[in-house]
Amino acid sequence: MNKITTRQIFKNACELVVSSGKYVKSAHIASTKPSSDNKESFADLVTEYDRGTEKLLIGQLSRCYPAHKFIAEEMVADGGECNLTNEPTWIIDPIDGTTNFVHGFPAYCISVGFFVEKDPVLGIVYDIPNDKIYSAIKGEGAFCNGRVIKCSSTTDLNSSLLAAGFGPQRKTDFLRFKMGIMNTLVEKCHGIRCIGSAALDICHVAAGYIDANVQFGPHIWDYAAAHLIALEAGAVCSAPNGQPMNLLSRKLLVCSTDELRDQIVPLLGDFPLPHD
Ligand code: 2AM
Ligand code: CA
Ligand code: CA
Ligand code: CA
Repeated sequence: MNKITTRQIFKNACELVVSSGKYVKSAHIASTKPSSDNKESFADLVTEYDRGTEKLLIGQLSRCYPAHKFIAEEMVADGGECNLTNEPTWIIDPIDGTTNFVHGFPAYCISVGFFVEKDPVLGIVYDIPNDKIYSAIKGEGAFCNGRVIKCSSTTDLNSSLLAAGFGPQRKTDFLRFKMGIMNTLVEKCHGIRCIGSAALDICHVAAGYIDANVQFGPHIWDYAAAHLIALEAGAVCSAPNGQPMNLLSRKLLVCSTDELRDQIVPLLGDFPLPHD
């Protein structure tokens, strides 16, 4: 795919994401909180805005690019395929941080990644309440609202601020495992932030606010866009055991430096998959 085409696709996708963000924002104009349904557990929420945003994005993108494929959270929840092929594919999380969105906690975003031959080509993460658009085109650096961002140069775990994503699963053994890792990590760093949006956690590493992020069982739509933004900002994305990341493995560690990764990996131990 040549550069001009990629840039045009990027511009078009940014416009679509911002206009979909206006629809999401409209939910909080009324003083009542958006109502939600449960998915896999009482803590796994979905709203009409998740479904509506996904419909808007897929509808408009497929009109522009009829041959392109889609992987999107609510589509997969309704039985759609989660199969990344060599075809040009959009990977969409219509609202990442739905629990925050429902409660009005200002940390939720729209995440849109575009892949060709299984490689990330562009990533857009729109932090809606803070009006920040994190973005990257492969090979062209990472940006927030058009300004270049770079991850931190922190090499010492003792001087780092971490973020962790818990997910909505409430099964005791997996929760216990996650808490054990959190306990080990917090003893060795300045703090761990859990803001409830995997895509924003990773963008915060890209922007240098956070030095490393561990995700427990994220899906491909949680990090498809953000991991490219982090890579373009100079971060290191790997599996929690330090091996190369696999996009469909639901395991991810994002660190600002190799040194930080080398200190965190031995603390993570065996990393089981969640049961959902
Ligand atoms: P969502 O808001 O799109 O559902 C909350 O801790 C973070 O975990 C959010 O980014 C949330 O995405 C994501 N998440 C949702 N389901 C998950 C799961 N089963 N495992 C791990 N993370 C999940
Ligand atoms: Ca969800
Ligand atoms: Ca998500
Ligand atoms: Ca979502």
